[in-house]
Amino acid sequence: MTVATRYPSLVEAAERHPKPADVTYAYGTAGFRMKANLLDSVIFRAGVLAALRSKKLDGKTIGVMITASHNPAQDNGIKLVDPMGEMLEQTWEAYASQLANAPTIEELLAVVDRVIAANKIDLSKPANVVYARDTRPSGPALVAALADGLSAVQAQHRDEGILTTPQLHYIVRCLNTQGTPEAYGEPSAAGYYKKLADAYHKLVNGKTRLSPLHVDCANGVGAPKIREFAQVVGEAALALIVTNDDTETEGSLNYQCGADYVKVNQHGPHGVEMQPNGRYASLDGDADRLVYYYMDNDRVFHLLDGDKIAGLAAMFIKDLVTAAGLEGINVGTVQTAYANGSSTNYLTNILQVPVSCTQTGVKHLHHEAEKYDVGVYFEANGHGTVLFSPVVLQAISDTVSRTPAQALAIAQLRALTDMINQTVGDAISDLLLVEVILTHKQWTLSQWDQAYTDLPSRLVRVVVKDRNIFRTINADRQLESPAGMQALIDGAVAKFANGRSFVRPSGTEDVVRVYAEAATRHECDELAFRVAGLVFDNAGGLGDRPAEFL
Ligand code: G16
Repeated sequence: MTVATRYPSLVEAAERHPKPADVTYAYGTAGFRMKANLLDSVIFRAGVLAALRSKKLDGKTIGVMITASHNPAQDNGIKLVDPMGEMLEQTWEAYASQLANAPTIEELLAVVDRVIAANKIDLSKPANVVYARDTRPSGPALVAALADGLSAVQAQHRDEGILTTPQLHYIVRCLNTQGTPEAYGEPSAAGYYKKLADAYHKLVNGKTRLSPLHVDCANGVGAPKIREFAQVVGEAALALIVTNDDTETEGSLNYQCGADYVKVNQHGPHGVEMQPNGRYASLDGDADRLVYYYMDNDRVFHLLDGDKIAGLAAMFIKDLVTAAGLEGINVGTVQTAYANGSSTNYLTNILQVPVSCTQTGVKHLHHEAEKYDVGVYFEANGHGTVLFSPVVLQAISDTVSRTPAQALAIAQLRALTDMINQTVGDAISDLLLVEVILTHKQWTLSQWDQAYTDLPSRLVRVVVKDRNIFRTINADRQLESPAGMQALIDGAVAKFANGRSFVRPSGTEDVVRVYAEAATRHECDELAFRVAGLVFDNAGGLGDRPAEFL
């Protein structure tokens, strides 16, 4: 039976969401992401795919998040969430792209039939899908297109309204584990707040509270959600000052604020008057990234990015595992090529934890982190989490403590496993993790920053005619194509002490990204712009040549 025979209304529904000609879609680093006005057909079709994925998995609930995270307000995007709250399995990403690119309804139906045949999907199985969106103005119309796709194939679906991306991931896992030994929690935002707040209270109980934390919410969904959380956790436990919380003004989302802006520009967000030694953090537009920062007495800005968070978390958890007497449990870390060389050195040589390097994209880091008993994974941009394997969870519940100190360490580890989102990087949950550690240590941000000194680094975006000609190997550290480009980069890097640079196509924006680090700020900037210039000159650069120094 073909999909069109089984669901006669699918054809008519698909006709309401025609694919624009001359647009090629790709399920990239974090799903489909582009100008919102090009996404209607993609989102409708993603709804059909989500239903098929659910049927394939015996009716398990699949999540769909409509967001473009750190991208500007006019963009939007969509990503699918698998039953345990993890990112969509990679083979299905290819189906998503094929479905999105089918030029006609006939070809769309043919692709759907091929997916059904290749996966032996039984269409009589139920399909369950939940979805949410961030605060973008294009969200409601795209949600309607999604619902249309889901209804066309008779999936059961539920709109969870406006949520952060990690909240949706959490809810998906809760729904699929309810009533099982792996039950993850109450499948609602309220359940999420309670789970995190209870664990946080256990972890900071009896400790001296830190000074208030200013949280820049990128004028996105993090603002209302962290406020809701603040109500639940209570000001006595955690004092937050929420800034950049304007989700109404058009174009304000991620504009000159948010985690990506702060990381890339290495200065504080607009809308925040930084004071020496105040405590500051930024979320991104869908609250899955987090960075901290402060200004010293000389008013010099200091960033504590995902690498610093990874170092802090690995140090704390490693000590806790030792104090809990959990012998044989290995704590490992996962980074990408963007990790600052000093952070890798700190993890390897000072903390003495294993470090793996994967391609950019949390989905890659997540899978690598699952190979450790405790896997700490963070991208330098502040996106990451800590995974506790079933082996550790078992050890935590089985270990009989011999001393009060050991009992306390075990209780604290258990609370950490509840507080740290196990599905995906989560800015609110990560913020709590950092606050717990700093509270335990009674550290200022400057004391945390002492762990190591970053090598100066720089990110440059280059607009090119076709970024798809760029293909990377060796976990994004080298280019395989365009031919000859890597040799040019190597030639540029060789001229700088401690120099390192790589080039990769973005999976979320239509640009090529250039990363460079070197011994001094000047050398680093010079290297970054030299490499950006090479890309621009030799691979179809468009617009102005990147030229800060040259
Ligand atoms: C997404 C991914 C991240 C990735 C980032 C940038 O983040 O989830 O893992 O680091 O895109 O990707 P790219 O350099 O390919 O544009 P987010 O927060 O935008 O969803």
